[in-house]
Amino acid sequence: PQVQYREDYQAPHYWIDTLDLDVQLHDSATEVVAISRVRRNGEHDEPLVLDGEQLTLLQVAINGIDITQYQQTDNSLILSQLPEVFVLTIKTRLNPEANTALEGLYKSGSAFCTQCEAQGFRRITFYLDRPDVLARFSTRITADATAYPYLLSNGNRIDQGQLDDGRHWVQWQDPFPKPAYLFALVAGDFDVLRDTFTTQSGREVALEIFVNQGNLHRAGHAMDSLKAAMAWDEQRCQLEYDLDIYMIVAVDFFNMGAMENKGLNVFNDKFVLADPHTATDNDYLDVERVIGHEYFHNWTGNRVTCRDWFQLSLKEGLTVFRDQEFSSDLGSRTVNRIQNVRIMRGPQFAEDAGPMAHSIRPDAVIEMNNFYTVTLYEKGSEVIRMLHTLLGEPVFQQGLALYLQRFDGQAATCDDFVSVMSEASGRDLSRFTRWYSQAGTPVLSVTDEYDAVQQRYTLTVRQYTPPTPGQSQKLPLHIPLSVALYSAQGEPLTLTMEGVEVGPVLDVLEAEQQFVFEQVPSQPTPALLQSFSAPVKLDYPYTDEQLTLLAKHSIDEFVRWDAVQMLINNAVRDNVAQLQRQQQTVVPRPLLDVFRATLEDPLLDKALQAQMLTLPDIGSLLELFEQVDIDQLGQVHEQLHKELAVALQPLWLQAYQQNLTPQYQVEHQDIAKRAIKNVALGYLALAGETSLIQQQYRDADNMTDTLAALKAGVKAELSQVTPLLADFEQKWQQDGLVLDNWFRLQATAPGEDAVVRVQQLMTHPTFSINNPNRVRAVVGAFIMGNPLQFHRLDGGGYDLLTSVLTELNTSNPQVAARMITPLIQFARLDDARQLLIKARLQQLMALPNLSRDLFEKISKALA
Ligand code: BAL
Ligand code: ZN
Repeated sequence: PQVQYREDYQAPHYWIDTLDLDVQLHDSATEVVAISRVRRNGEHDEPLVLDGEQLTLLQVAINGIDITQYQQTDNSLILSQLPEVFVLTIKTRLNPEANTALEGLYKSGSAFCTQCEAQGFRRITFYLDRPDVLARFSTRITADATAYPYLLSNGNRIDQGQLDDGRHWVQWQDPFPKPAYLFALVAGDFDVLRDTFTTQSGREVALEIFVNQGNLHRAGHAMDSLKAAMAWDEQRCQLEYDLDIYMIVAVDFFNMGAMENKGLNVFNDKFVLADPHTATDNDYLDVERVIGHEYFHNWTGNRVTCRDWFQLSLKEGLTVFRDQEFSSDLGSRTVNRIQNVRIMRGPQFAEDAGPMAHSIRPDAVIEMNNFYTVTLYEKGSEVIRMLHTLLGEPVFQQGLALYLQRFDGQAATCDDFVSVMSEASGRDLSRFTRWYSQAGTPVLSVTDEYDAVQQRYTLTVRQYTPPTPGQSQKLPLHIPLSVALYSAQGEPLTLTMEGVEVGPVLDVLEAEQQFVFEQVPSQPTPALLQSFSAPVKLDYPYTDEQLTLLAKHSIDEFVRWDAVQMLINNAVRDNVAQLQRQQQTVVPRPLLDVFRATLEDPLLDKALQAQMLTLPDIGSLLELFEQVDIDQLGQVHEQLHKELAVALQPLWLQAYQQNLTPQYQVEHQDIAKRAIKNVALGYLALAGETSLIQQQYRDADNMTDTLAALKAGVKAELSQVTPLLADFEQKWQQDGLVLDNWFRLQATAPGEDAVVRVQQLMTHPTFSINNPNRVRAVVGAFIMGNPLQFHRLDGGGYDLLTSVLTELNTSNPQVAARMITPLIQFARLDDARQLLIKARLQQLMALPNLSRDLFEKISKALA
């Protein structure tokens, strides 16, 4: 497979100004006529090379005259000796029913739908399938009227009609020029939830949410979320919606979470459907977040798009930042921040430490679908957040407005964005741009010194980014380091430098830099990297006393949570070392005291309390070590849980009883109460409390509590949970999305039989290897959420994944490449496991027809 390089970018040889599509939908033989107005870009006699995959070419005409002098390869159609301006007609045939890769046009259940990002449009017709070619699209869809009463595409519906043969048609026109990846088409029979939104300038927008029949009652939260997102973008960013209609379609076969096609978002139904009986509190928040994310793309992504796919973070990092701010403005800012940071310290740091480490603007790509990563998305958002921290909200918003105004209707680059931000703020961001080109997690090592005579406190900050594949040399970055200082009594101190009071954010620019604070009356405790002000690992030799002080007294809630995390990390490191010396796991006294104080603090927000009392998962803990025996890590993790459960049992019970919610409401206070109550239930189960589990399962009026009861029982390996699981399966076997929870519970349950259990789940009547949600719920949950069983030393977990990947390699390479993640991120594992894994990777590498997607990841892992 060919590698594409960012530095090879060239503007297209031709532009396409308009594209008129005529799609005749049939299950196995859909025909597409594509008529485009093409214009040569400059003076040259280069051919027009159109992308196309898995298409049967039926006809090519130029200015209405059929031609036969063209060249066709596996993935292109090449036309030469062309006029400067011409009308190109191309007729193709494709097979949606056989499309299990779910890219391009495919059948999802009984509906037709499309997924074109990144390069799926080339499976619909031959086209310049690249984001810098923006055309005005019109789409006429014809299909059987009974089976497909709704025929949808981008823009406005301008005409429709009935045909004699039982088919009907609808004509759509999208007034905004767009790249092909934003094209969408949906045909099916749906229930529709309708509403309207009046924009701040007084325009009425029709809102329509299409769901599978019988699910209308589960679409209300998505509609509320959409209206909230539209209002938020007006209030916070002064951005108004631009078409007369906004449609969302929920489908059950979908590779991603959702897709921001202009005016017609297609969603994985997981991120649309929610009611109290079927969705958890987290599901509700996820729906809000993803609906917001896709809506916000209308400006950051659609009105201003990316010049090439290497710039993907330009739209994704920025839009994740926007959805994070949306969720934080509507809910708890601290809890949102904690959840974002958990993703950074878990999957993102792991990606940085593995063979696929890449900067947020990669330089070389084999398969673009492999770069829809936590690095481009979440770290991309962290980079935008650092800009926001450096510039402040008002200037950041001015910069954003200027960027959208200047590049409206165009395809831009990450450099364009940063340079507009620099222009708007008057700040030199040249060193900051290194965040876009440098991969890996920087380590910030901080030491301090207090001079009691001078009352001076000096922080010495060193930055170092470890080498990553293909990038051995790293340069110093511009790192905003947010700092507070606390007195021994836990009082925050004023920060004074060079005689003036300063704000909390230090600009770290050099490999080594000193910051001197004056008028510091006594040795302070520093709160470093407040709110995770940069995506780095912090290395400061905190004592348990300092962490206890921050956990109890910091005025910043995030710092309190982070201090507890660091206490836990210290406990894990120490206990793993002890275990290697055959010593028992013990909860250090300071950690136990902080847990107790947290449980007894009546003023603490319950949602924050729940987060403070939740241990990091094994994946994040792996990042604390260069290499570790995962069994030992797992044993320490489990023992710490159990010790904390038993030592604080009366307090867990109290937390449980004090936070019961009488009637289910999706409202912050209640969500917070359920969060702490269910954390307490998890510990109580580990302490052997079985009756509460049964009682909660029996009495629950909502899915949050039902699942929390099951999860607590499963994790504690209580036999009493077995009949409850059977009851759940019986009750929800008709509902794939809900049953996914049951799949996940079983796949993540401890116990030596896990591999066999997962194999059995894959034979369940509702499981289908062709449905990504089912595959993620069974196989994904096992490989990501059951690390101890997945990494079994007998290799059973690896064998299971290898056989699933072998199948997915041909049926759905995109999902295969996502699933391989834990098999290529082996750097932290012991040598024995690394050997086992590499043998499986070799086996996969030898597959005939190995997809580009898997090839890119496996070849890097074995390099
Ligand atoms: N653009 C792919 C889906 C998303 O990030 O919104
Ligand atoms: Zn996105």
